[in-house]
Amino acid sequence: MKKTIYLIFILLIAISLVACKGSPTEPVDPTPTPSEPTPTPTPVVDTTKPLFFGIADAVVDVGDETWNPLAGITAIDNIDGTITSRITYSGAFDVNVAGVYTLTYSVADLAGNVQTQTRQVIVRVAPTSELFITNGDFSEPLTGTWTHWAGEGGASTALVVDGVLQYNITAAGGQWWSSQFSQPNLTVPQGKNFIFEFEAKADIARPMVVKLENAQYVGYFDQAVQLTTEWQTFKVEFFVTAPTITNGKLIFGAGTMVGYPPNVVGALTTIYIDNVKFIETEVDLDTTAPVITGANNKIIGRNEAFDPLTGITVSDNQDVALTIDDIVITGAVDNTVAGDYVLTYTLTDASGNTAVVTRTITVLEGLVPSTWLVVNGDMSVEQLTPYAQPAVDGWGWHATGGVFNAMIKNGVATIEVTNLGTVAHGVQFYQQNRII
Ligand SMILES: [Ca+2]
Ligand SMILES: [Ca+2]
Ligand SMILES: [Ca+2]
Repeated sequence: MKKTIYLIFILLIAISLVACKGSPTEPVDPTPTPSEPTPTPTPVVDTTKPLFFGIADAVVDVGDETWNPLAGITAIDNIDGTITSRITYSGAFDVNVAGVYTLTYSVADLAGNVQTQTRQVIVRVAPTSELFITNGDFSEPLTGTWTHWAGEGGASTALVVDGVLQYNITAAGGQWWSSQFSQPNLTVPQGKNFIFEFEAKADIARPMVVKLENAQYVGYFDQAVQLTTEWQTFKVEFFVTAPTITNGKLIFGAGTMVGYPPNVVGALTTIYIDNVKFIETEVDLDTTAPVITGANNKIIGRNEAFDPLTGITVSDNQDVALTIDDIVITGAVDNTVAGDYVLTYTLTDASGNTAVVTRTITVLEGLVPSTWLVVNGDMSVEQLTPYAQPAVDGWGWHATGGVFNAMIKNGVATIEVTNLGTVAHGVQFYQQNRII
């Protein structure tokens, strides 16, 4: 019986070998070499964490459900490549409740190396106008919105205590901005009216500068306020005539007050500031006429070209759309015929306020006298007292530290100096506003 089974087994093997050889799709296996096993590759050990990109502090309007905490954030790994889809984040966050939230982002590569990074998300009450202050009530930390700088001899610290800014001035410095607490990147929209409002006091009464400026340091308002030891509410109303900017800067300056009344070094003390805001208001009724500048009397030679709009500019307290092309000019100049020509410039703003300016253009037959003219250069006109500045119709004289007597008499100017003073302009004898 055993022998029979053995034979059947041999037979089965033989059949299967024949079947294998007969199959055209099965290649013949190469003879394995048991003594030389195929070496398994050494696995690369990945110990490098992935990197995050695009995680930065953010400001979100309260209720803005469209804000996505993952938007703009990517992760790349040295081995796995882009693994953005594996990013997760954690941390309490409610877009419907104003506050400061910290989100922690995490991403792991396939080797288990984990990268984490956090960011602050400020959920703020949505602004009611384009010009707004973020964290004006100091209910949140200063990071991200307010900035503080001291230099040029000034020294100060700024911190929030119980929802109030404490601005401690320890050295005045040489300028009002030597200590400055500010909020940059404000949008200041053209053609709108605002009230800037804040509350402040100081441990020792002192002045402080408040200024909203553009990138060229030109102020929309720029003034000193007098702080006392009691809380006061300060208000500054202003209308924006300049073109809209998005890099406006609100500054509280607490260096010296040089250049601002009362022109003093303010006390080294702690200033308290709270509830800083811009409130957009209705534009006041405009009852002020526009201003036309440059429409002066002028002398030209016969056949000399003349453009009545050359050198003319216009401005208005509210109508920011006015241009020189809105001027209506009546009268005309015939530059081929000598004579006096009167031109009338009329400009009306959007509220119906009208400016009218007249000028006389004189066309001369001969050469136009030079405008670079010294009046009474031959001293033929007697002058015993100086013309006041600007001395345009005659000679002026003026002492800055020097001591002298001057007079123009009998065709000669006599300047009798008894003390030169200490500067080059200590003794001055001059004419101003010459056109060169
Ligand atoms: Ca890695
Ligand atoms: Ca507050
Ligand atoms: Ca006006």
